[in-house]
Amino acid sequence: MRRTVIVGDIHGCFDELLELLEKVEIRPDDLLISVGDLVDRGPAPGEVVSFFRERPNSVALMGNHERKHVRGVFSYAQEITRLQLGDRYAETVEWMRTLPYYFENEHVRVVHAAMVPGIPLPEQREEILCGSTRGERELAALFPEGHWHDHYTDAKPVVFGHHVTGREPMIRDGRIFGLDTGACHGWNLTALCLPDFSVHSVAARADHWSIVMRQWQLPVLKTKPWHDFTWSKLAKSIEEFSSTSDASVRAWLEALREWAANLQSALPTLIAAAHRIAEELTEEEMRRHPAAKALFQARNGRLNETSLAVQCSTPRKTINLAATLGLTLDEPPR
Ligand SMILES: [Mn+2]
Repeated sequence: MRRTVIVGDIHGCFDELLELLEKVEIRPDDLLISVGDLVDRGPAPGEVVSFFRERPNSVALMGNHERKHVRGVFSYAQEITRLQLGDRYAETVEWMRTLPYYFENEHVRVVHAAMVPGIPLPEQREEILCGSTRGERELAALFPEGHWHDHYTDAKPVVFGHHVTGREPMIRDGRIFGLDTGACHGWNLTALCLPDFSVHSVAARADHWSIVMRQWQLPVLKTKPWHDFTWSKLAKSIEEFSSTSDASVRAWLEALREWAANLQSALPTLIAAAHRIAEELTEEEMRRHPAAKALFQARNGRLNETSLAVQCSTPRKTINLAATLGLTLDEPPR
């Protein structure tokens, strides 16, 4: 008999997913459903996504984490996933765009986060179904006390993830199933099998999110647009990230601080170069020169560190202006 196997929030925990599917003895014709949140926080989001895309009879719902990628809402977890997926990232996000917000057949309803009881699934708001920040707010306004599922009285069971229920799933009345058992936080990955509604879990192999968070600190830092930060933002960011206990991250930030200091202390050299060039050029040649403004200021005796700092408000502007004056300044540490 063909079964339906519904898995809670996987969050890139691929080894646990394989172990769980082995444990439930999944067969090729079984329908496999993910409640959503295939990616973010765990070590292997690419493998999890590929698995769902390649396995016939598989459905992944749109979780709030997929939706963040689709909408380009980036915090640290999404920056890490983008690096983990590398070249495949853009194409994977295009696939995420196609994910459904719910699954329903004659036996069960599945959503990522929540639904408003009494409203058919096709009429529910996507934000509420997937548990986006706005959806959570709307839901809290609808149910100021307790949970949406306290009001779910339909006979048809409803299955969801999104809120970690603890190491054990939340099962109420044989109709309400919360399956997010915190796999990415080192707890369990849980599956519900239909038609017998049996529950199966495997233990997470590690507190993945805290490991991944540490591991990707430096690679994520290196992707920040340091070139285009103003000097004050740059200093503030270095300060902020330096609170880490990771020595390699602190060393890299120290090199970045030195790079910024060297660029800023190059202003007198730029001024000297501008004076030299201004002396050699005619007024017409100066007008066509890419550093025309600095050259005219030099000729008129108005070029000093204060006036030049206005034109050199970021590392990139400083490096570019130096280049037009024939000077090569350092690129940031690799
Ligand atoms: Mn989740």
